[in-house]
Amino acid sequence: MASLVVDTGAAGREAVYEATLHGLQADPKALPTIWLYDERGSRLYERITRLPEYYLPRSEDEILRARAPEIARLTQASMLAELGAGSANNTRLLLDTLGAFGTLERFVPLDVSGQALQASAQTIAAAYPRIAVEAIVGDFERDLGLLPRGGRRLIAFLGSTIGNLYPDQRATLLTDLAAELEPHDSLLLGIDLVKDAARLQAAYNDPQGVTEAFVRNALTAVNLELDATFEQQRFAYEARWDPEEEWMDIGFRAREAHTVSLSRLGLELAFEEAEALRVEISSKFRRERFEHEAATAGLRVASWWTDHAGDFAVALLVRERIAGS
Ligand code: AVI
Repeated sequence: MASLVVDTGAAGREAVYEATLHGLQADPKALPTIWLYDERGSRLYERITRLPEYYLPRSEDEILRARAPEIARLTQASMLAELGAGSANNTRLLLDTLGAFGTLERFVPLDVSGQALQASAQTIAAAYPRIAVEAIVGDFERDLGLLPRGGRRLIAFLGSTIGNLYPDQRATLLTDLAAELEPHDSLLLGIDLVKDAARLQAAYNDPQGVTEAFVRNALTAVNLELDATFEQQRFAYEARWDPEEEWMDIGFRAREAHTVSLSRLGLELAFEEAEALRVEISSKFRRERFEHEAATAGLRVASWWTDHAGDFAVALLVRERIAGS
């Protein structure tokens, strides 16, 4: 049986509105990424993961298939917690291997999307009757403290979702995770790597237009919940590689100067012609820089595995031992 441990959904909405107001008044204007993941957005993201151009899930899958036994041996995890679990596709590999290894007792998926989470938690509970499934509807940037304690915990944050955080948010999350980890716990991160710009651009500009529909859905979601007047035809979709920041910059450009109102936020928002509206970034990483970031946050990369093409990495991290403690 799957149980829903905590639902922080309602409390979190105020913070989302606050962040939306803040983001839309910033330069460049930006919507918080969370608007992408309503029920329809989560379904569209599922479709993205099956697109031929979107290599990320397959690369991660290749690594996890090859390395799951090693991960089980190294971590001996009794609890697997997955942040941003969504439909928990790649998690099954870990559940199978950790389950077969014999140490795993609990699976704790944490995700903002209550519906997607409930459905996947129930499917997993039915498929793994010996593992207790305790779902948490929450935001990994705010709710890490809700993860149950005790045993040897493996916290997984897969799919390179870490790349969707801005550098300051990423530093905060890594620091929070370092603080959350007990000495026997570990953190498993899926990390997309810097590569040829053309392949990156292709991954976020698929010819079927699924990624565009996914990003446009954020405007629809904002219109519905915030009584806003974003008109799709007045915005052109744009996903481009920024070589300086080393991230995909994903969102829109206003096709003409116009004003959008967001009644629920009391905001009138003027767009100039060609002005950008960012919906997400997707950072790509290099090993050395990532290890440095992790170390600054108090984490040590204990293992680093890539797929055979070198497109993607899975890293196992532990809390950096502080001398004398
Ligand atoms: C969830 N996340 C890792 C995806 C990415 O690649 O940054 C979200 C996405 N946006 C457009 N396509 C996929």
